[in-house]
Amino acid sequence: MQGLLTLGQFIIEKQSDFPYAKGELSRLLRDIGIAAKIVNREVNKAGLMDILGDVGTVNIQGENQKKLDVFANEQFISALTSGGECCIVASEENDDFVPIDAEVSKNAKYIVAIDPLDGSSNIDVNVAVGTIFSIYRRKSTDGKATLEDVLQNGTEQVAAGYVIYGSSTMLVYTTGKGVNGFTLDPSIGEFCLSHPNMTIPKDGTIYSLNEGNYVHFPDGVKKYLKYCQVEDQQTSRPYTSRYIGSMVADVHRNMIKGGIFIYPTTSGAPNGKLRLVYECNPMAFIIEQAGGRATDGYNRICEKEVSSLHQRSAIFIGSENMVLKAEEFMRQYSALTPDEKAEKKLEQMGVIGGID
Ligand code: P6P
Repeated sequence: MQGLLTLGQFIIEKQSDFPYAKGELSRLLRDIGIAAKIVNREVNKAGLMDILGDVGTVNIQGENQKKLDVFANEQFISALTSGGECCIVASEENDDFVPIDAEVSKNAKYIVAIDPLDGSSNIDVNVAVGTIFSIYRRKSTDGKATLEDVLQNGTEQVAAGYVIYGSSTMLVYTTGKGVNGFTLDPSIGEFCLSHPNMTIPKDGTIYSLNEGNYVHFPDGVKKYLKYCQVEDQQTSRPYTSRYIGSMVADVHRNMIKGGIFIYPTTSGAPNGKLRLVYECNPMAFIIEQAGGRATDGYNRICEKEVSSLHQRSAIFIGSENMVLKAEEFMRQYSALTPDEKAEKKLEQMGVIGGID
């Protein structure tokens, strides 16, 4: 049986894979791993102490902040501050980006965009939640890093990952050389390599979207949904519907079993609900690295113009052939007119304000 390989040992072994070696990525992922272990401890005993429920504040998304949301955010920012490699944290829980001005970080070169606790609506009902993170190298070379260092396209990511706090706690990440998964062994407090070289099946039979929004879906999504539900033995349809309501849990299940996760535009969320910078781009990078596909129904997520910190996007992500099939229906039934394409482009460039 292969010996135990901890996250730390693995990163050091793979250090040559990361162009900016010198231990920088090691320390960044170590810092994220430390915070994830602390968050995991609180998530696992959330029902036993006064950490469930709402703080009584609302974040920029207009969502009630859960006590664990705020706790998790504080833990990741604190770990990244003390680690000394991060100069800016862009978090779902903070209206603006958080500059890291600590003395130890004065030469820090990395930007970390993070959703510290995704799926928080599930916390109080004991359903899997997750953390999503994305790592960029700052583009500016002098003075303090700025918002422009954060608003980089998904293709500029140097690493991305997620933590899923489920039946076990896993950390899954990529640095652009494939995807590897580590399971937390609580007996030694270490993430250990459990899923080397993760790949997502090219086909799957699971579709994952909130069908309660059906009437508000674009016609292309409605038609694809019906395609999934039609009886056809040759293509193993009808598919199975699975929707957890935590993006990390839904995407992780599809990574293992094959499947597609869709959060399209709706009349209530004309630009989609999920955030491009710290949800869509990192998950897209990971899934592409695992051989899957991630678009907004038309264009590759990682190539979308990033014009604001909390910008939203539709997302079709998962098994390559399932996403391609859904895109066929979008082209056939929800093709963007030239004016709509131009308007979306301007919105993405921040020239005109799309409803966020
Ligand atoms: P809905 C959780 O709040 C989240 O951001 C994602 O994790 C999840 O996929 C989605 O929103 C669920 O949204 O509208 O279906 O409840």
